[in-house]
Amino acid sequence: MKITSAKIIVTSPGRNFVTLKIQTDQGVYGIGDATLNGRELSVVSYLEDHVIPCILGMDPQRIEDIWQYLYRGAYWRRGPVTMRAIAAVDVALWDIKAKMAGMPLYQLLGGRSRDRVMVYGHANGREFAETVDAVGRYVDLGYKAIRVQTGVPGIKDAYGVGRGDLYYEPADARLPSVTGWDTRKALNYVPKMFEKLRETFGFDYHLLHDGHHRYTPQEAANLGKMLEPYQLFWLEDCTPAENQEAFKLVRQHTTTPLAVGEIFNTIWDCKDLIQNQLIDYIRATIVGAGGVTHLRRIADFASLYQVRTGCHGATDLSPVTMGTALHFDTWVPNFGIQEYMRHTPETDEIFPHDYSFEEGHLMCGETPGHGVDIDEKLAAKYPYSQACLPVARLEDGTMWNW
Ligand code: GCO
Ligand code: MG
Repeated sequence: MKITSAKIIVTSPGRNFVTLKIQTDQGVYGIGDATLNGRELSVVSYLEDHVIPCILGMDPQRIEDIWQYLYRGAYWRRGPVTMRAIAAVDVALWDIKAKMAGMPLYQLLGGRSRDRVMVYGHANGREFAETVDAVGRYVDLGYKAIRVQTGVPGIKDAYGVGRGDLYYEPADARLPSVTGWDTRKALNYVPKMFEKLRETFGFDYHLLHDGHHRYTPQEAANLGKMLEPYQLFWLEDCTPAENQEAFKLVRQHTTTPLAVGEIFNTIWDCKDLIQNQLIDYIRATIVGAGGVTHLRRIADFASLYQVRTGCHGATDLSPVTMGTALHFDTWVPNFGIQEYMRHTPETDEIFPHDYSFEEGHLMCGETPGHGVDIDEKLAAKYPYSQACLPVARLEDGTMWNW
């Protein structure tokens, strides 16, 4: 069996997606996601110039060997661009293998470990009242787990506050827009928000919060401690993960569960945090961390330390990643939760899929493969439109982490 062509499809139904379609000499094709928010064309170029010429003519059944060829075979390893390109190939090849086997992907991985996959949605508002209303809407939709971000008085465009319901997307400008940050104000406001939410909705729902890399280790420890009475499911990215030693300080001071990893690309980024038991959930995802082949290794390693999965699932990950992640989540023994930001109806139309939502859970379908396709004609109607993620500055103009 041979790979006969590999085509890149870029489409922008409100936001950009990069999709790889691999065709074989047996008429079976597979689809992979290669989207990197705000840097889409860098991955396109890596695929076009370096990856596709190498894989043409290879046997698509040799998923592991092709993964090793693209990872080990490249002297310049790792990083978000390279690993997304590898993920796109890997996911397309798993799609092909599962289609050839006539099985939904989770069966190939080892079969079902659960009936359905708990997901969390994103509720946000400009201040308390709006945020409480937003959480109420998710409760009404049946969600059991809700991530809550709130605007903070005095902070310009605080992270996570959307412009409409359900479809939060921060990448919006040709050049990065400038948002604000003030740790003092956030530390005063965020715990009060969770107090209000527990008063209003009780403790039957899982609540999550994303620090989005904003706090120093000491501030993150303080936030974790202040949030303890509200029993969060997790506090995510409480401090930047470049210096992983920093998590020791956070861990020593709080029992609030910690989640990290949406920007991690390989097991090497995850290893120390997991091995030193500094986190509870690993957020590495299919598209970000080298596809099914590599994410499986991360999850298995995490299982040794009772660290559970919590795959990134923002809307910059296309339905192809969401569909594949749901097969992964259905199989992975140490599953924790899956992030689920809904795609717009235009996006859902371009990527027909067989996963479905019910009572706060997603279910993958039974179609052979990962169950997500692309309507190329429709995709062509939405040409690429450059959009960047914002940057953040403190009140005095100092650059901060967005
Ligand atoms: C999350 C993330 C996203 C990112 C986005 C960047 O937890 O879902 O932090 O909201 O900001 O994926 O492209
Ligand atoms: Mg996040």
